[in-house]
Amino acid sequence: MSEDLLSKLETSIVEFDTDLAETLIKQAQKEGISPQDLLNAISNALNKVGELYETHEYFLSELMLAGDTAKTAIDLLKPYIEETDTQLLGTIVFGTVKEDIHDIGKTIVSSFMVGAGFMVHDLGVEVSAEKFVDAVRKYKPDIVAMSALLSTTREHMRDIITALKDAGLRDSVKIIVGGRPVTSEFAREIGADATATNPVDAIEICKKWIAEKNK
Ligand code: B12
Repeated sequence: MSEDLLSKLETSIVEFDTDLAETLIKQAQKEGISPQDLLNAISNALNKVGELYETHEYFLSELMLAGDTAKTAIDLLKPYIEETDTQLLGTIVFGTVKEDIHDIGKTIVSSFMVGAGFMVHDLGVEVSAEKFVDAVRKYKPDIVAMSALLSTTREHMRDIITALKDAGLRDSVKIIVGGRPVTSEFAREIGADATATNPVDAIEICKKWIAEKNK
C-alpha cells in the first residue's frame, strides 16, 4: 500500500499535479508513512525531472512547475519532519541576496536540497549580509547557499562572504553560489567554494561536502 502511494507521489511531482501531491502527502501522514520515505520519493521525482531536463524532454517551464509541486509537498511535510526527528544529511542556510527578488531558481534548488535530505532554512529574498551572519550563528549550518539573478546584485555575494569572514564564521561553512550571472570564475574570485547551474549538480556538490565532513 505504502509503495503504491509513494510511487503515485513520485509521478504527481514529475507530472506537476500539485493537488494530487497534496492529497497524497496528507494521506501518507494518516497512514504513518515516514517522512524519510516521503522525502526519498520527492527526491526520486526531482531526480527524474532533472534527467528529463538534461535530456531536453522537459524545459524550464516544466522544471519550474515540478519545483513548485515539490515545494508544496515539502512545505506540508516540514512540521511532520520536525515532529518525527528524521535523520537529516546536513543543514543549509539559503537566501537570495540583497536587492534581488528573483526566487524561482532558489525555490527549485532548495526543493531539491530538501528532497535530498537536507534541512534548508530559507531566508527568502533580498537577504542582507547581516541576516546571513545572524542565520549562520543561529542555525550553525554546514552549508551557506546564495542566489542572485542580476549582474548588479551578484556583487552582494562578495560582501556576504566578507561579513562571514569578519564574524569568524567563514571556516565553519562551505559556500555554494548560483544564479544566471554567476560563473565559476566569479565564484572563485569572491572566495565561494562552488557554484552550479542546476539543482542536480548542486545537490551532488553538497552531498560530497557532507561525506567529506563525516569521514
Ligand atoms: C521571472 C523574472 C523576473 C520576475 C521574478 C519573479 C520571482 N518570484 O522570482 C520579476 C518580474 C519580479 C523580475 C523582476 C526584475 N527582473 Co527579472 N527576470 C525574470 C526571468 C524572466 C526569469 C528568471 C527565472 O526565474 N528563471 C527560472 C529559474 C529556474 O532560473 P534561475 O533563477 O536562473 O535558476 C536556475 C540556475 O540559475 C540555478 N540557480 C539559481 N540560484 C541558485 C543558487 C545556488 C546556490 C545554485 C547552486 C544554483 C542556483 O539553478 C536554478 C534552476 O536550474 C529572467 C530572464 C531569464 N531568462 O532568466 C529575468 C532577468 C533575470 N530579470 C532581469 C531584470 C533586469 C529584472 C528587473 C531589474 C526588471 C526591472 N527593470 O524592474 C527586476 C529586478 C527586481 C529585483 N530587484 O530583483 C534581467 C537581469 C539582467 C542582468 N544581467 O542583470 C533578466 C536576465 C531579464 C533580461 N534578459 O534582461 N524578473
